[in-house]
Amino acid sequence: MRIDIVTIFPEFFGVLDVSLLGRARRESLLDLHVHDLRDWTHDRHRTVDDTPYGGGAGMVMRPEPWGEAFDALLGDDDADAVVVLPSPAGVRFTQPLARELAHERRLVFACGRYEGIDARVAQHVAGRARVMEISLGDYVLNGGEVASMAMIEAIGRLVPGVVGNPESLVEESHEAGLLEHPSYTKPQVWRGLEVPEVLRSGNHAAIASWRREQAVERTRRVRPDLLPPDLADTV
Ligand code: 6GU
Repeated sequence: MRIDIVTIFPEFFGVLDVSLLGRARRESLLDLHVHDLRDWTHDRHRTVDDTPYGGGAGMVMRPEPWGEAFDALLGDDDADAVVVLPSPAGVRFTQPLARELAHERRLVFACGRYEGIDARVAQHVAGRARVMEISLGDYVLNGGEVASMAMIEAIGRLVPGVVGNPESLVEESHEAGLLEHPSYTKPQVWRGLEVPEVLRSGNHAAIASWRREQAVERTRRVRPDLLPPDLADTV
């Protein structure tokens, strides 16, 4: 998968060189390119923002550098590329959406700052690629950089080969519509706290059923909104 990121803070994305995604990058499973939006400005101050038409607080990103960035990054054969505009006003980013995006050939993340990007940019790019405004959740970040990073990590780890053992992707939180059960490792007793007996029983059916109960109980307690309807009123 190819991923392009356009930002005024390319240095934010240094973390993409470490850990799992760093390895995926070195192994060419992910072809990641970070671009400085200011490279597409032409004035001495490398200006990317201006005051909003209609008034109001804050600054809006001017369309010209973004237009040139997309001219440079999107060719005639990129109509299938997905341009992601991280925004608190977008559709909600979820595990199913991450799974869908993990199948794409090419993603372009356009990181807005200030009060957002001039709305004509999305309109214009929509003629050349598929545009999605996506939000991480109901709170406000200062810009799209941290949000893009979160999305790239969630999507990238679902690209085949990035996570060494694909089975570890199956049982985790949100994949079954439930939060994940608690996990334990050695030692068997730590600071007086014991690993639940059933996990040491070797009884795989009992272990599976204990884990499922724990997942249902945890989901009911902290995220009742996620509980599948058939489990909503079981005790
Ligand atoms: Cl994607 N961007 C910004 N700036 N704030 C957010 C967000 C995105 N998702 C939640 N808050």
